[in-house]
Amino acid sequence: MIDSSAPERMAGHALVEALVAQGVDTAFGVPGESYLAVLDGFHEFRDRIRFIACRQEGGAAFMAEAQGKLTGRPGICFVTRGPGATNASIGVHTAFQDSTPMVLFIGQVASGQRDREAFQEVDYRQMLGPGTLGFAKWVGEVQSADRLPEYVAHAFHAAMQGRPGPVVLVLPEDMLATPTRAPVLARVEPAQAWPAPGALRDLRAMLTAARRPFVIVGGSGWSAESAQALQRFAENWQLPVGCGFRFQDSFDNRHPLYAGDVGIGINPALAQRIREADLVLAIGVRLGEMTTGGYTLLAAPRPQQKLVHLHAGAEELGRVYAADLMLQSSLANAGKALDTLAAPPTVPWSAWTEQAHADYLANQVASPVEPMDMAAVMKTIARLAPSDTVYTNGAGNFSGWLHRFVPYPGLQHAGRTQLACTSGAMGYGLPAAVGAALLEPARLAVNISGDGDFLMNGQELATATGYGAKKLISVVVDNGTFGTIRMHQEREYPGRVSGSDLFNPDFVAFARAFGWEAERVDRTADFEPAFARALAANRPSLIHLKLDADVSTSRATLSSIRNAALARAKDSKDAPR
Ligand SMILES: Cc1ncc(C[n+]2csc(CCOP(=O)(O)OP(=O)(O)O)c2C)c(N)n1
Repeated sequence: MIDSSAPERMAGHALVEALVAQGVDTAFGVPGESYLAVLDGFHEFRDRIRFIACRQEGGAAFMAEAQGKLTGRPGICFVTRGPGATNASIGVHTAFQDSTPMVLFIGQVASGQRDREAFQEVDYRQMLGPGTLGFAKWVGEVQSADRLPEYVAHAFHAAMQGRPGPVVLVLPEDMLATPTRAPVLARVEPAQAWPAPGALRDLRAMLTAARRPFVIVGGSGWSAESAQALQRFAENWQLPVGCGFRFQDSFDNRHPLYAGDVGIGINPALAQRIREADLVLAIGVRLGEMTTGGYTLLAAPRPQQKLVHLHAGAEELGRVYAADLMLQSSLANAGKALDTLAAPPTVPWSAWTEQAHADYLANQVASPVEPMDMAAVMKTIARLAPSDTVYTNGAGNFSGWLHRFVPYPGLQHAGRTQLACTSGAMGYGLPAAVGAALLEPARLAVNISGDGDFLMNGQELATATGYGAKKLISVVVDNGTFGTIRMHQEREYPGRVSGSDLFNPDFVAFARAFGWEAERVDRTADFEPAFARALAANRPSLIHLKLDADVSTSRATLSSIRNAALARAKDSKDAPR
């Protein structure tokens, strides 16, 4: 119903007003002529909300995705139709795979031109809708200016409720310029589900019968209180806890119950422990390909271990795995519900739990590497950076050193400190760090990039400079190749390099051209003073780490991978037939 007492204003203004009412103070985007009335709305409300104009919609969508991760409320991105929407789609895919609340607004052709393949026209329900199984949870097209607040409220609910994720709202150009007296709706809070009491009793019985339990925690929607309560639950029951792939900040990595991250490049001892567990509690995390070691740590669809799966979305439960017990619960309640389970005075698995943490600590030790020791570099960063630093990364082998050697504090201590895409999208890390530095200027944002990864969104250096980011450091790990792909090539087709070499710019000159501080580091010993200078700079800084092309992962060199593959090929040729 339309409140006739609301002042008449353009729908574009009413939209920005609605965002302000939802508590949004920052939106990211690239402007387009399809949504001029909204841009005018940002001008109208400029003392309450800012529009950060990025240099590419992929960068803008990643910044909005990072905003969703950091705040737990939908990240906001505005793009124009056709080309803008296609560029932004990578951020929608990432928000979907990462279960991040986000709303992407797309300017659309005028209603009177629909279905003519008008200039840059695309049908976003087809392109990004739930039927794609990898983009938006919901796509709405706002046909009526008077219903705009209803659509915004629906979008915010859909983005945050159940399994959080991205939502798309399509805005026909003519609708945005229509006058409306639509009311401003109140801030939306997600409905939060609790696990059923009977299921909690069953879980307690399963825990009591276990000998080698293991917890994998992750997912989106945790509150600080719930994360704290989950830690108490783990402490009461003395449970070893691992974090799902790129949800490594879900549990305090410095805690004696921490067992490591369950993702790419997993500690082999941890992988073995999960295989040997007799009860796995997957709390909040999707049991996706990366967290299950390609569905091998837990055999799909029926694992050897007993499996309890708690997830916020009903559609995720029983999707791959036939769990012995399924609990549907918002993560903001999950820890609190688990914390009510009374633990026995002693548990039979104390030694198992202690060994899990000992394995984690042993994995922190690595043999020294000359002239550039990435383990030492990561440990230096962790030592010098404040404990609430936000670390960001995209995709590539370089991320393995970050995940392995930098401990993330739990959510209850500093909120989200890891902005990293489970979608494995290259180019995520730099815009995520720029977004974090602009959204939370009091905290340091450190981006670790590969040389391939970095230049996928290198243009966003300009956004950082233009909007005055200060506590922002990007470390570019340059081995001169698309190293991950080269690693796979050497393993599958040894010695046959194809398409994986990189031609790189002078990264220092590149960053300086955007007004950043920058320096190159070739030896481990020079890293610490360089990082200290970057910390003291109080402006964006880039550190270019030059590595040998043979540097591949935190566990192996390219030549060792190639030699092992050649030896395997020789063995199979020599084998009797
Ligand atoms: C957008 C995107 N394109 C391609 C890929 C496939 N891919 C995964 S890792 C990788 C190479 C990364 O190279 P670099 O950033 O230099 O890091 P390195 O692996 O050398 O450490 C590629 C091409 C991807 N994950 N995302």
